[in-house]
Amino acid sequence: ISSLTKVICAQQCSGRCRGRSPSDCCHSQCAAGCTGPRESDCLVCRRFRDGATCKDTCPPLMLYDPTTYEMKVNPLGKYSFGATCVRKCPRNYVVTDHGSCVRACSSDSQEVEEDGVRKCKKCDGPCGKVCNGIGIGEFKDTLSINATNIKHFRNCTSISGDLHILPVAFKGDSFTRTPPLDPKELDILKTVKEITGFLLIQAWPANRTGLHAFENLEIIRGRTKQHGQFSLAVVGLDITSLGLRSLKEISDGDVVISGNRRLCYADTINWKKLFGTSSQKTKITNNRSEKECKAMGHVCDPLCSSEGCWGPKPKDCMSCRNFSRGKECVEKCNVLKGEPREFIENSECVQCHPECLPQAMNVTCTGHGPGSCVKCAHNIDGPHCVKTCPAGVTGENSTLIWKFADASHVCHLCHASCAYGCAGPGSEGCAVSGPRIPSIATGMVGALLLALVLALGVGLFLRR
Ligand SMILES: *[C@@H]1O[C@H](CO)[C@@H](O)[C@H](O)[C@H]1NC(C)=O
Ligand SMILES: *[C@@H]1O[C@H](CO)[C@@H](O)[C@H](O)[C@H]1NC(C)=O
Ligand SMILES: *[C@@H]1O[C@H](CO)[C@@H](O)[C@H](O)[C@H]1NC(C)=O
Ligand SMILES: CC(=O)N[C@H]1CO[C@H](CO)[C@@H](O)[C@@H]1O
Repeated sequence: ISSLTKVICAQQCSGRCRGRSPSDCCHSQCAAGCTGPRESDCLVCRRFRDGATCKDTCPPLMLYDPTTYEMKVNPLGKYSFGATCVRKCPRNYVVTDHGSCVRACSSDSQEVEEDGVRKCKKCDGPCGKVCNGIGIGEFKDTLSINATNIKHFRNCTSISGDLHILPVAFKGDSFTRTPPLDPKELDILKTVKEITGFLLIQAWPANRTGLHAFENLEIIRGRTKQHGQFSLAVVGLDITSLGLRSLKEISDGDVVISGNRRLCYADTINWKKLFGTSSQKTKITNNRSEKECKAMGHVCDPLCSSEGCWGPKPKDCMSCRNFSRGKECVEKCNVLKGEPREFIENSECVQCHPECLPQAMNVTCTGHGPGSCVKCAHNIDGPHCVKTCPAGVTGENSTLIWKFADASHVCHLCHASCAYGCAGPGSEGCAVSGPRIPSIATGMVGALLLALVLALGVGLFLRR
């Protein structure tokens, strides 16, 4: 019966108590009542429950390691599952960036397995979406990508099956009540990275010089083939270059590129390098002659290696003669000048960490990460360049680690007695409390003093 009556708490308990006396206050982590004074005595937690104990946050998944000066995995870390801290997310739940268990990832991330844990990871570009190809499922009796069906290919990254683009698409078809396809709509296909079957193109907008809609296509698997033979067929188009600059593999099936009377570059490609089997063949006929192409300047950029190119630009090369930056071939990397500064790894230009200070007469970094800088842009924490020294990061045994930067911008541990960080060495360097509070407090004291002086002054004046 007593638990049903509302207990009136003593004032200092902030409405959380187990009796009327000031000694009956619950711990501040309790949401309401309790059986004792500790954070493990709450009936309900204000924030999170970790075993029997109420806590502000679950034990962090990462800890600052003072010997390596880096964050490392906390063996005692826990995920939040609703208001509970758990060692592992329940079955069918995944872990977010923030370490909470959720049913499904947000739309800009997708599920991946990492170290035996199902995690949500931000997608690099559009998230993976598998779509049926022409002739399968909803496209069963369809001949070609067309004005009616192209919207179903939005955001698709992988096509399970084949893609056909036939003249009927651009002409339209009164029999199936299909209007002509607006060439701009082809841009929808730019998200496609993989085709498990074949790619057949027999029509393309007359004013496009390349197969721009497939510039991100990386792999054609050729598990199904046109006429049982071809996995890539480009026939009878007005294009001058194929433009398939991301294509890295044609796993199976032959290639036919024929009757494209303006097409150059196709002969330069080292097709064997793309093929997955030794029996694959190419049939490249009746395109523009090599002599004509050369005469018109339709040749690979000089930055390309001898493996050929998909078109005229440095980003159309199969591989680079010198160095590459992202998808483009370049003359050289920004090692000693240029922004951002870079280092070279396997003939690739790789950016130095943003915490490295660009050097004028020397390299800026020797490798990846903030530990490979020649000089730091801001502060130095052990071997690493950091924007700010660690301030209140959790270390071993849930201790908070605070550091200050000395005159030469090197981070040092604050004195053990500093609860809110420090501005310098020793206990005399400690910050008094949270960062903004001191200035407000001194401000208020100042205002009070001023008011007192004024009041005294007015008093004296009135007495006269
Ligand atoms: C166009 O696409 C629709 C929907 O997939 C299909 O019903 C129709 O037959 C197609 N027309 C042609 C000519 O492929
Ligand atoms: C495609 O992706 C965008 C951005 O993620 C999203 O807003 C849109 O709804 C998606 N469209 C379809 C048809 O999936
Ligand atoms: C191709 O022609 C269409 C229609 O005439 C036009 O809207 C489009 O901008 C042109 N595209 C290019 C790349 O020239
Ligand atoms: C660039 C290219 O592919 N050119 C070829 C097109 O087809 C003709 C005729 O077979 C060949 O001579 C070209 O080499």
